[in-house]
Amino acid sequence: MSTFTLRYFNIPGLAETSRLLLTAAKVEWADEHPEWPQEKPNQPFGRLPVLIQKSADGKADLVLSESVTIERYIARTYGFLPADPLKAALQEQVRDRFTDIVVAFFISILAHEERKEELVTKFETLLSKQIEITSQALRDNGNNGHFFGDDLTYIDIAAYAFFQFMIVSGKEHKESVPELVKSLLTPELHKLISVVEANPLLEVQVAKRDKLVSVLSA
Ligand SMILES: N[C@@H](CCC(=O)N[C@@H](CS)C(=O)NCC(=O)O)C(=O)O
Repeated sequence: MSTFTLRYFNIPGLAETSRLLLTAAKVEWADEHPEWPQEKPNQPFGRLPVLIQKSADGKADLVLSESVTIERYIARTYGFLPADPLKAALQEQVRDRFTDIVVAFFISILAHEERKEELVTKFETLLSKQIEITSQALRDNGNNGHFFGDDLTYIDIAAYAFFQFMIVSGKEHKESVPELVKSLLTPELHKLISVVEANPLLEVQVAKRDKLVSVLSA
């Protein structure tokens, strides 16, 4: 049986979906928070997160970089992404849009004053469209708190982690972003968040963070 180490900073950031997936997979895994920047040269790509997979004899079989690649590796290995490439692609296209929104969010924060309004609008437009797309997908699946079928899958977890980041951690970057995201959330996304957060498979990792359901009802 493999064991895993997830090397990242002590924040949810780019690692939370992978932490939730490892937890849901019920594998043995541990967080590692390297000293930074001292440990930077020791990372394959000079950045975090990094996933290390060890076999029973303690040998590292895999040292993997890039957060979304890591997520998908775990999700595929443990059945949270369907084996059917078409069904998997339907989840991955939604996941990749979350990355675009996070990138647009940081670009808008860092923008010079003369382009700020344009780039804030771009971020808000992407976010609104994603909320529309995901809410429709949840409705199409019967509004049961899952994107596909009746079970927890990769995209349920990735969507939950995205809204957790925006609503709980987003204020560290821009004070107004949690309120903006909260104001746009639909009943379908509220349902997704409460269903994912209550899933017993995720309990151990969810307990380490502020409950998103409580933040939303505050
Ligand atoms: N595309 C990469 C981005 C990785 C990345 O930007 N990591 C940041 C933390 S969120 C980092 O390592 N920053 C420290 C540094 O670059 O020295 C991924 O998704 O993993």
